[in-house]
Formats: sequence, C-alpha cells, structure tokens
Amino acid sequence: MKRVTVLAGGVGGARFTRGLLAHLALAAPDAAVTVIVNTGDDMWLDGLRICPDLDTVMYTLGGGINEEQGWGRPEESRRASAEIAAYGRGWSWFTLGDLDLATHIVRTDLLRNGSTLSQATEFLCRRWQPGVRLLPMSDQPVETHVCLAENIDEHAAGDYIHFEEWWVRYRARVAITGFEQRGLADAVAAPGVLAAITEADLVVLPPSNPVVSVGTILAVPGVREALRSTSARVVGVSPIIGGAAVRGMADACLHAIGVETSALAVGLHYGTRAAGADGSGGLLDAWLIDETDAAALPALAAAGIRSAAVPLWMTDLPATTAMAAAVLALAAVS
Ligand code: FO1
Repeated sequence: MKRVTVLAGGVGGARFTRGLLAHLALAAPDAAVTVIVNTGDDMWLDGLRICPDLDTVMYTLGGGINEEQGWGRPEESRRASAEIAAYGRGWSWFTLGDLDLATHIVRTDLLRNGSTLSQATEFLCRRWQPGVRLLPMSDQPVETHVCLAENIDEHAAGDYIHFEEWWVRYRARVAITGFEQRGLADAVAAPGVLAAITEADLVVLPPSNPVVSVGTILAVPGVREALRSTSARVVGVSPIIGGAAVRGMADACLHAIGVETSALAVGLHYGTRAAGADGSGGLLDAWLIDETDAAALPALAAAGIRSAAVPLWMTDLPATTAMAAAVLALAAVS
C-alpha cells in the first residue's frame, strides 16, 4: 500500500484522513498520501480568496484546526471582521477570524502575484506540514451555487446564491431546486490530480458530502474516467449513518438531487465499478457502512459493491484510525 489518494471535502474528509495517517504510520510507514480537495465552496469575500475545504484539511492535518467547530482556528478573535461589519461590508453571518484572515491574505497575495491555487496551497503547507500532498481539484475557480425554490430575505425563488450562503446563513433549511457549479466548463484537473488517481494503489471517497464535496470533485473533467480506469481499489465510506447525515446538512443536498438519505442509496449513487454491472459507470469497488446499517449489506453485494459494517462515528482519533484500518482491509479483500 504505497500510494493512497483521498478525494475530500471539508470536515468529514479531514477527520477521516487524520485517522488514515495515524493508521498508515503503523501499518504502512512508507505510504504516501495525496488529498484532492473540493474547491467548489471557494469564494471571493472582502477581496480575499476563501478556500474553506482546503483550509479545513490543511489546519486539521497541520494541527491548527478549531476542533469543536471543525473549521477555522482555535483561540480566535473577530476584531477585523467586526470592523468590516462596521463598514457594512462582508458577510456578517460568515466568520473570518483574525488568525484565519492571515491565511486568506497570504493566499490572495500569492494569487495576485501569479501563483496558481496549487502553488499557493503548496506554499501555505510549508508552514502547516499536513503530512500529505494537498491538491486543489482544479486551479481554475469552480463555485457551487444553489437555486432557491422560495423567497427568503433579499432573495427570490429562482435566484442563485453561493453555496456558503445557503449552508451557513440558512443552514440548508431553505428549499432549493438544484446546484450549479459555475466555472466547471472551463476547469481542468489541477496538476497531479489525475495521476494521483490513476497511479494510486488505493483511492478513498471519505465521508464528505457526496453531492457538494465529493460530487464536485467528480464533476471535474477527467476525474470520473480516472477513477473508472485506475488499477487502484476504490473504497468509499458512507457519510450517512442510520438514515441521517452525520454532519452538516448532507440530507438536504441529497434530497435536492433525488437521492434518499441512506448508506445504501449513497453507495448505489456512487455505483459499482464491477464490469458487466448495469454499465452505470460506477466508481466503487467497496463501500464501508455503519453497523446500524448492516441490513443494507445484501443489497450492496447484489449491486456488485463489496461492503462491511463497522463503527463510523468519527468521535476521536482512535475511531477514525479504526475506520481507516477497515477501509484498507476492505480494499485488500475486495
Ligand atoms: N461555517 C459556519 O457554519 N459558519 C461560519 O461562519 C463559517 C466560516 C468559515 C470561514 C472560513 C472557512 O474556511 C470555513 C468557514 N465555515 C463556516 C465552514 C464552511 O462553511 C465549511 O467548512 C464548508 O464550506 C462546508 O463543508
């Protein structure tokens, strides 16, 4: 198990990868991990380029994350954002802490001076040393927007708002009719992304949001084809436990694309790579679900997806380390 590649969003993907690194340190010390991160949550705010998922992974693996929140820095203050709000600018409901702002300022400085997002990310990681190669899915901007199904505040049904406004300001509780990934048509996979998939021994779809995080990465041209063609085992981890989204509001996203909120439905949504299956162009060799969803094992097997049911609550590092061990075990036998 030399090369492992993870396709991650924010909190769920970061926490899983922390357990993966802990497991590999004992089970495969010479393994190298690449994390391909969703950039669809990125935005321009206060003149700065904000990359929520890249920062969450970088901070989590680099030891700088606010553990309770799962994003941003610990021991934060909000003096600068309060001043921005005093000018009536910015998003009052989206906290840019003083320490976190430094990351956005340095990244924006690098971008304005000609760095690509990949180069800027590599620069920031020199400080944080996440222990993985951290790659944005693309160096071209891709921003997820949602189409509102109802009027809310200054927005009308049919309007598109940035995913982060729907997610943070409205907690995904406002009905939407769907998603739009702006910039996707002009986006290409960032340097190293496709090779990190085709040359891997194992590719993991961690318990990140299957629609707006993993789904956005899968939408980057060439990524699905790379997953279909890689000689690596492709193993996914269910973000749904017992019919409820573990974190965030993944159920609202799944509902918007007509997928039931269950470990089985998400596994079938990703689909099987097994040749001869319904030709769905699926991605999974194997799918890890929680013990409470063990009743789904026969249906997953019938769909050509080898599965196992283990504890998936990412309560602490031992729990995520055990999850990573279960992924590697499933990869070895599937
Ligand atoms: N999430 C929140 O719920 N409230 C916030 O005010 C907030 C600010 C924020 C600032 C920087 C950043 O990198 C992430 C931030 N997040 C916040 C988390 C963010 O919404 C999520 O990390 C992802 O975008 C969804 O997975």
